[in-house]
Amino acid sequence: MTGSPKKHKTVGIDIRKDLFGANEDAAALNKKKFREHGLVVLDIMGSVGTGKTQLIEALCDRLRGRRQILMVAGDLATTIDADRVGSHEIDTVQINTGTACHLDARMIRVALDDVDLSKYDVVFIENVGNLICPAGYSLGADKKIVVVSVTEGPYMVRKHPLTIKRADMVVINKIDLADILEFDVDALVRDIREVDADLPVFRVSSKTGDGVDNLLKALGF
Ligand SMILES: Nc1nc2c(ncn2[C@@H]2O[C@H](COP(=O)(O)OP(=O)(O)OP(=O)(O)O)[C@@H](O)[C@H]2O)c(=O)[nH]1
Ligand SMILES: [Mg+2]
Repeated sequence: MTGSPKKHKTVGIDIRKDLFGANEDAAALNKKKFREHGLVVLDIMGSVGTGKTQLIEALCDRLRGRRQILMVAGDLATTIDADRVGSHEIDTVQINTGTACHLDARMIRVALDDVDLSKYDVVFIENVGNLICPAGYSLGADKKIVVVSVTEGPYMVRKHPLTIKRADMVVINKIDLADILEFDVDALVRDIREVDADLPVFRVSSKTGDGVDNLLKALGF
C-alpha cells in the first residue's frame, strides 16, 4: 500500500451523560428557584392508577387553610387529574407530554416560568403514570415519592428496584383493599427493605384517609 494511512476519527458520545447531564443542570436551576421561594416540592410518581391523584387530593384536603398549594399535573394528553385537584380549589398547571413517558426538569421550568411562586408553600408534581421513565429524571424536587398500590400485584417492587432505590419515600396505597385482594402488604414492605433498608414506607388508603396524617407528619406539615 502506498500513501499515508487514512485518518480515522472516533467520537465517543455518552448519550446517558449528555441527556441526563443536561437534565441535572436544569433540575439544579429549578431547585435553586424553589429554594428562593421557600417551597416544598414533591415529585409523586407511580404506575398508572396507583392513586397518585387521589393521594394529592387527600393531602390537599388536610392542608386546606394551612398551606398554599400548587399542583403540577403531568399527563400525556388530558387535564383530568388537574381538573380533579382543581375542584378542591387548588391552583394547577397542566403539562401534556404528548409521547413522553415522564416529566423532565426543563418541562417544569417552562411550565412554571410565568407562575408567581411566591404565592405558594407547597408544590405537588404528579408525574406521568409509569414506574420506569420518571425515576431517571430529577425535577429539582425536595423528595421523590413513589406510590405503589395493592392492585398492581405483588411484584412491583422486585421488578422496579432502581425506581425504589431512587425514591425518598414509598407510599403503599389502597391498603383498604389488601384483605379483599389477599395482598400481603408485609411482604411488599420486605421487598422494599431488600432494596433500601432505611427507606421510609407508609401504608395509606387515600380513599379512607388511613395513614395520610402519618405521611403528612413525616413530610413536616
Ligand atoms: N379503594 C381505593 N381506591 C383508590 C385509592 N386510591 C385511589 N383509588 C382509586 O383508584 C383509581 C385510580 O386512582 P388515581 O388517583 O386516578 O390514580 P393515578 O395514579 O393518579 O392514575 P394515573 O394518573 O392515571 O396514572 C381511582 O378509581 C381511585 O378512586 C385507595 O386508597 N383505595
Ligand atoms: Mg393521576
